[in-house]
Amino acid sequence: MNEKMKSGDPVTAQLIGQACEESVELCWDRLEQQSPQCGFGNLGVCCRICAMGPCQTDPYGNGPQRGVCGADSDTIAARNFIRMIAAGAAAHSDHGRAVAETFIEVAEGKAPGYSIQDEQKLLALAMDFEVEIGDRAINDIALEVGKLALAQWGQQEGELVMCQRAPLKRQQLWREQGIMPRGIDREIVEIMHRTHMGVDQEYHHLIDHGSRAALGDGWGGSMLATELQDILFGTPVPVVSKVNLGFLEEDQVNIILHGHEPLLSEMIVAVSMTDEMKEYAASKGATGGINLGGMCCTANEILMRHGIPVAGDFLQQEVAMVTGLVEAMVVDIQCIMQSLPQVAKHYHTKILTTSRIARMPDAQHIEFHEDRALESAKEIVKVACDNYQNRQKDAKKTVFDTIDLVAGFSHETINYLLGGSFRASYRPLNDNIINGKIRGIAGVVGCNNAKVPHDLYHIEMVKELVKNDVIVLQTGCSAIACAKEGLMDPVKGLEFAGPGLREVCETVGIPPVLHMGSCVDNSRILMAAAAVVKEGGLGDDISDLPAAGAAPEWMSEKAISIGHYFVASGVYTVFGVSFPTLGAKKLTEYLFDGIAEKVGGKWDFEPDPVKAAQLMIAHIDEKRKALGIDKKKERVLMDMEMRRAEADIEA
Ligand code: SF4
Ligand code: MSK
Repeated sequence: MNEKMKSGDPVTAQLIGQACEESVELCWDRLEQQSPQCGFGNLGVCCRICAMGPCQTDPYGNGPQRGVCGADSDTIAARNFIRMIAAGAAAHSDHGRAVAETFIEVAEGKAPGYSIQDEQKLLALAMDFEVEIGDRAINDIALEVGKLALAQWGQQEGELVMCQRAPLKRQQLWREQGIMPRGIDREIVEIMHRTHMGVDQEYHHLIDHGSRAALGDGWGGSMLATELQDILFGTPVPVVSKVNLGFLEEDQVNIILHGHEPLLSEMIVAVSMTDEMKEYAASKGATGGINLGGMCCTANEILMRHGIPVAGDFLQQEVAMVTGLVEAMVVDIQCIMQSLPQVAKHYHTKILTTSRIARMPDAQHIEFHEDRALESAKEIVKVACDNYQNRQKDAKKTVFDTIDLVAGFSHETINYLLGGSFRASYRPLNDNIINGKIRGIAGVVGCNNAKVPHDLYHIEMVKELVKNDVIVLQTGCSAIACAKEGLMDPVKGLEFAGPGLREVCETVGIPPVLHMGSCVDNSRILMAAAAVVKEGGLGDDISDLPAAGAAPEWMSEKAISIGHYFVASGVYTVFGVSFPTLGAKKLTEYLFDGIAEKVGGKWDFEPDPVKAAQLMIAHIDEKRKALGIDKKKERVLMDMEMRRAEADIEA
């Protein structure tokens, strides 16, 4: 594979070439070493759940069809699939739990450095939890909300509170199907129990529970993470920034913040702006001060709320160091490659792990504690400043550009931008979908995957969608990929849009592709979908909407949990790269078709991003037809005779 096949981003492609010249091993080299990869694992039919295995079933019917215990392909693949949901839901939800715990500490005054930033949003959440507002102090309300929110993780019975935000018909469907989540942790644990050797052996039944746990992620752990983060750090509003490794500066201490939780990165943003830290950097020779850039979803968090530049997405974490300009890469949880310290050995970058739960061989660990957040952040920034002196003098062999973008499209912001401050509403969006200027809505999200050309599939899919008048909502690394192509630039982005979408975007002043945040912020897309339903005129459930979801370069278990909560919320969802049940025929048919009878949404798999976009558009058109909005109303010029005839009929 040459560099251009490895990455569609010219900056990354160039750095891959440079790494090769410098004999630095990257993920693409390791993919080659791993090839050919196990076909059974790839198709989901390898089981290593008990010590009588590993067992593999033959998808082509020539070899064994059952494992030693008698489990068939569909059971094996369904168990593997919902275990992926369990891991993904656990990752999002544990992130949310950490935010909820910090939220309580803030309300109790035990976390100096943090404060409640969005009181309105706190009051809205208080109403969801039926917390009395009256004339109580904000911190009192926050404490009660925080405790009730945290209790959602351990709740054993009943329904998750945030599920009430779904359309009523959807809630009723979840109850009827027995998939309304009871508690966030409970459903995840039950997956692990049901998939233990010799428990649940029926693939529909296994998938039902996968739906319950995934919904507990999307409408539970992830949604609470987003809500509480917005209350603590501010609800995003449109913000201008730039993206890609050109953000690195020669005369500044460059720090990349990589991972997911904003608890630490918020503090590093605050600390790096202080005179004390700027002077400290200058004392080490960095006359320009401190330059922060985000990577993966931490990037999205600090971009959305502070306009901090985005260094890059998942597959840029190794190549960022090849620039020779990164003093420190600060990591917390999720999507962090263990190879970082190995790449760093070739340059001067320090890899700093910070999470209580995540360490890495050969990295320096500076544990972050919320109760002394500012001190932890200062310590980390100082390590980076101290390292500036170790930068090779000939670093920055290449000057890279950055691309401008506008981000910050929270659900509330879209509501405001569309409807104005006095009458915030989704009405203009619904009206423009009904009149056909906007054909439909797509959520394009998820990771990069070294098996497909980095960024390219996101970009090709999103271009095909906007060209066909589909407005695109984005999160995660997919958003970063498309921002690098200029799709989030309100001027350049419009060049890619079809005429109807372009007209609406020009009127409202938004790009055709809206950045809605990080992986947990996929819950913002759920909220937007629920708001469109509630606005009226497009059916009475999410499954009625002319909408579709996709993750063309997915790689993580979190993506499967996200995909499945979209499906269980009624959305047609297409994944690229590979699909982890393809070796199990009946299960795959069920996920790609039969499940729609139960939940309205269904999965699909199409590795070609343009074809996948066309499948999404075909689905959107089907929904438009079902809603009776598929035909443009002909404008008939009426003469006097016709008017009189019409008046007679009305009379
Ligand atoms: Fe094999 Fe069954 Fe054990 Fe899985 S649970 S490893 S299929 S014997
Ligand atoms: S960071 S889960 S690579 S989107 Fe959320 Fe990117 Fe996927 Fe991680």
